[in-house]
Amino acid sequence: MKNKFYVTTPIYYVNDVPHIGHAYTTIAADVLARFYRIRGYDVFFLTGLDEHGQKVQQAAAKAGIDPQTHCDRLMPAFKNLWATLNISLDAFIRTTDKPHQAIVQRCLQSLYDKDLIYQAEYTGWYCTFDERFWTEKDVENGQCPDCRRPVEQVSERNYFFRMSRYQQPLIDHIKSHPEFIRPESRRNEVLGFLQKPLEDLSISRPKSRLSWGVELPFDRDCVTYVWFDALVNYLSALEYLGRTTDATKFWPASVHLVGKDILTTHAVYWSTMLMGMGRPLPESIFAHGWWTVDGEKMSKSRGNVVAPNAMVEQFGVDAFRYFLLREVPFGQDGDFSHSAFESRYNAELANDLGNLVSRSLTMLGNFSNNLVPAMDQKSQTDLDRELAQTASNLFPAIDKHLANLEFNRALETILGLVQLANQYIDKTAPWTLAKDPAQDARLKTVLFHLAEVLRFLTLAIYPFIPTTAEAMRTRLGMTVSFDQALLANLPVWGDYAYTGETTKGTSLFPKNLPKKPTGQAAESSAASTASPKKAVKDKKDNSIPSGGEPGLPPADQIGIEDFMKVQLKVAKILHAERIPKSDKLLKLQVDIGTERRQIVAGIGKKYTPEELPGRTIVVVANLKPAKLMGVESQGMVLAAGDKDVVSLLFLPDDAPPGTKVK
Ligand code: ME8
Repeated sequence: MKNKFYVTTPIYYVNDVPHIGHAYTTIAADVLARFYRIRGYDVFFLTGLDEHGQKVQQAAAKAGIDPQTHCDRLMPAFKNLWATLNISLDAFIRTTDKPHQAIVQRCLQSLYDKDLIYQAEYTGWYCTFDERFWTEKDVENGQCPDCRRPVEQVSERNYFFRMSRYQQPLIDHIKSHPEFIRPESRRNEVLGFLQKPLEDLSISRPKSRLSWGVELPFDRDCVTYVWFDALVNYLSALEYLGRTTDATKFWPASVHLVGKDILTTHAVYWSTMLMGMGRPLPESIFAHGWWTVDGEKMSKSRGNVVAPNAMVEQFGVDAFRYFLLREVPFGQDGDFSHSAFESRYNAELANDLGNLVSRSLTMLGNFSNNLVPAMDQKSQTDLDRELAQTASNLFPAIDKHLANLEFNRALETILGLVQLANQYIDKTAPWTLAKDPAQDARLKTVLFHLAEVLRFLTLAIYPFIPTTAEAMRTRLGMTVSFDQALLANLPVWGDYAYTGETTKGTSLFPKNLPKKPTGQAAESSAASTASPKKAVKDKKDNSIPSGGEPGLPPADQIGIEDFMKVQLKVAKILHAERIPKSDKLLKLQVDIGTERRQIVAGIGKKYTPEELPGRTIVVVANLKPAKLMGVESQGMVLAAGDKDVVSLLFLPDDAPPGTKVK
């Protein structure tokens, strides 16, 4: 058996805060990392940020700050999200880390020394607005295919990596390693791409055009192409962020997880770069599909970007993790909708799993004093044997599905056992057995089987929904820890000695939750953190009728999901001026953390433009832009008052711009 597993996610651009797509890849990687750890592998799980290049430089310029400050400001949004989502990463790399940059330069130099990088004049169609070149076939009617502005022919000095040299070796490698590019449809796409001649890759940008990058060690006037910098992270992290001094230990990577959008850069650029460097290729590159939202492409301008934090707030972290991996086969595109989320939540987490745990633990409490009884062999029936057999088949099936990155099939198999166990309860009816003292041995056997099936499920769900697994482990009174390689040997039905007491606990997945309001109260116990926040309960305790506040007609009420659509953010006012011919309107320039916005606000009778710069306020960040007296407003400020403004909502001046307000 292999004993090491190295999994990576793409390193994400810090041009904006993370969204559901970033969460998706990272959660998938986390499931693999957790699974292989408890299977006894030595695991290294790497994620991080891609901080150089045009996109980041532009985002920083838009926010009016230098790129490094911009990266430093956005970085916590990613790190905090990974903590919220229980991502068990081993290392977090940033491409602005000095050691990473030095390693990129070393790679460049070694390729240059081997004459695998050469200098040449590059002529192409350049779009000044997008600051990028297009090839002849991209350009339509002399226009940039992206922004439709005219392009011009520009020549510049450039360095090229001799990628073409590796075309045939790469084709041969893909053909002789069926696991190298997965799923198969994507492998065929790459092979199709490689049927056309592979050109050499331009790996430099003149600083006059792009300064935010790693300088070429052999030409100080150029920085390297962002992908040449970014891809090297998979190797450089092992050198300076690894747990061992042996940087070769985890290479080649077991699997690079990537979205389908960046398969070519990994399968072709990265593979040929590695060939040039004389390093082995990763064992596998898996390209997953893309999420749309309610059938539409997710984008900021459409205002439909799914914020992972809001989903966790509403449904709990485990429900979010579960949904993403259960809903869609990993290689395929999927659609995200609240209704699909609610259906899965209610049917599979609340009704199936939550219910099984709750019923079983209640019966262990009521009929066995919270102790798992020993089984009575003589009272065993075929129902018991079927349950034990299905549970024993579970782990070999999960092994196989996860080796193929079929997360949804692994979860389907787990759910199959949950459903069988619920049927087992219905058929064995322990509550009837409990009424008849002559059935005591049979009751004990049934209760034992329920404890065992919960134990197997606890181990099986751990990589996917670890907080729920931890809650189940505690409630079953199991004394093991998930830090141990609990599945190094597959569990055997009946071989665990229960010593602790069982506890029922609160509902793991409260039913019909999406229809109820949630709030911000945080839960503290490990056993309940998997559940959504419990403000629902708190409200009830304050005896507000379930229909809402007395006197508030239901039609005027909104659900939390409506409220969550409004993105409120901390903003700092940078500049304010009056709009000519208006005594009421002020034009504000504000910093909302990720960018600078212009907001027109009707606060001119209350405030002078001079007193506002430097003040920290709250804005609605996802309001459709509108024009007021011909001036575009890209948001709205929050203020008390109706017709007349009483006060802007001021916050302490050290509240960081971009912080969410809720
Ligand atoms: O491409 N559905 O970074 P990036 C699913 N920095 N996944 C999605 C998604 C969606 N709608 N949108 C994004 C980059 N993703 C480079 C990578 S690696 C050396 C450099 C996920 O911030 C998916 O994993 O644009 C995709 O590949 C990644 O985010 C791109 O993130």
